Parts: sequence; structure tokens; C-alpha cells
Amino acid sequence: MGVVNVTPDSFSDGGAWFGTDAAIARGLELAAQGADIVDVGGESTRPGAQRIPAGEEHRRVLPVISGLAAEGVPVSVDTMRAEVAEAALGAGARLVNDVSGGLADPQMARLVAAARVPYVVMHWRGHSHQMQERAIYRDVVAEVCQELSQRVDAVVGEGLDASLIVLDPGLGFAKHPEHNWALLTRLDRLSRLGGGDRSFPVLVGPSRKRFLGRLLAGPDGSPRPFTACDDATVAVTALVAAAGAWCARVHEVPGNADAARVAEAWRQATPAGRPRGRS
Ligand code: PMM
Repeated sequence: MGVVNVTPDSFSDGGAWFGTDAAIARGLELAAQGADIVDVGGESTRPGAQRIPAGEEHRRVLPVISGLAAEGVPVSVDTMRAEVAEAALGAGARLVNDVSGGLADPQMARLVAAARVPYVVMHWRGHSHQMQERAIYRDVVAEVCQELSQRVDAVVGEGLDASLIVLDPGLGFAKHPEHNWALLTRLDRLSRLGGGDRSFPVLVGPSRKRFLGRLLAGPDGSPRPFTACDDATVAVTALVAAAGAWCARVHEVPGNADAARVAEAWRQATPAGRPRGRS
């Protein structure tokens, strides 16, 4: 999944694709580079960001989505608002990516259920201005699984077919680096949330996030700038794809697309087609 943030202020690529024409051109480029889905968002979720009005979000994303859909690009809309998701689906989006997992807008679950579209349910504990103070866990993997499970029940309760749900641990959203790393190593638990035979596709969004910048900090302790974290993102993509993740959401596609193909070959060559340690 290639990212097009039509925002002036996203932490990772803020401003680069803010105009409609630039955003469409970027989306086409990502698709040509191997993105299976182009994710279009109009609202920054960087820590501390303030919300924008719904009308502004509409104005940012709708022309980009219709422009990309008209070219045959599979588009997802990155939004927490049901009214934006509805308009985006009308403009040709095929998937709704909701970083709040339905918590920010009580209408969202009903909308995706009625539209019968794939729905990314991300783990979330509140809007950007308050999320980092909520990064408190005793057992992050168990708590994220439990909270996501409640979201799955809520969305299925509104009538969405469970087979359309994609789960996301929400790297960096109310998470400190140690939480992100713990979650990355236990994606199998997320996938098997429902217990029994039920297994959900898992999406992860490691791209250019602060935990990578901190890992790669220079000798003086200053974090690596986010644009210099693309190689580390590729490494995470390779690891999670080899562990069975369905999708990685990234800003730079070529290296990640190669990593996904390497991981797929790795999985195919692994006895029983799965990495050791997974049932
Ligand atoms: N991260 C961001 C935005 N949208 N969506 C999903 N499903 N998962 C994520 O981890 C995620 C997301 C924030 O990153 P950005 O500002 O660089 O787009």
C-alpha cells in the first residue's frame, strides 16, 4: 500500500503532495512502482496534530480519489469520518482505512457494513493531541488484541461481514518504541484474534515512524530524520511479510515491493509454506 497524504503537515511527507495534481501524479507513480493499493488521506495524524473540518478533508481527498480511480488505480481512503468515507466510496475508493477502528465516528461501522467494503480496523486510543499520554500498557500485545477484538465485535454487530475486516496494530498510535517492537513480533496473535479457525489479514504501517528514527539515532542520540528511515522500513516490511502480514503501508514503494516479493519466495520455500514457529 503506497501512501499519498494530501496534507500540509503529516510528519512523514507533509506538504509534498498537497495539491490535487501533485497527489494524483504521486498516486500513479506509486501504482506504477508496484503498489497494489494507493491510500489517500487528508487529515494528519502525527502526534499533537489538531483536527481539520470535514469540509476541508472532503476538498483535499475527493478529487485525488476520483482522479486515481478513473485511471484504474485501487484506492483506499484514510479517514476517521463516515461522511468522508461515504463520499470517497462514491468517488471510486474500494477500501476504508480508519485509524480509529470506528471509535472516532459512531456512524463509520454502519457505513462500511452497508457499503460491504474491506475495512481496516486500527488499534487506537484517542486523537493525536492526547494519544501519547495513553501509551500505558501492562501487556501491550494482550491489551491491543483485546481492544481490537471489541472493535471487531462492534463492527460485525453493525452487520459487516468479518471476512472484510483487516486488523492493524497501530504502530506509533499511543505506542512507545518498545510497544511497537513487541507488537511487530506477535502479529500472529493479532491475526488469530477470534480464536478457532478465524484469522484476519493484518496491515502494518511502519513507514518512516519515529521508533525507526530512534533506533537509528546518531552518536549524539538525535533521531535519524524520517526521510532517512526508508531502508529500515524495507527491513520491517520484509520481516512482517515473511511472518504472514497481508499488507505494509509505505511512503516509498520500490524497495518495499521487492521486500514483499522476497518474503513471499521465503514463505513458499519454507516447509509447509510458513515460517517456523507459526501453527
Ligand atoms: N499510520 C499513519 C496514517 N494512517 N493507517 C494505518 N492503517 N496504519 C498506520 O499505521 C497509519 C495509517 C500515520 O503515518 P503517516 O502520517 O506517515 O501517513
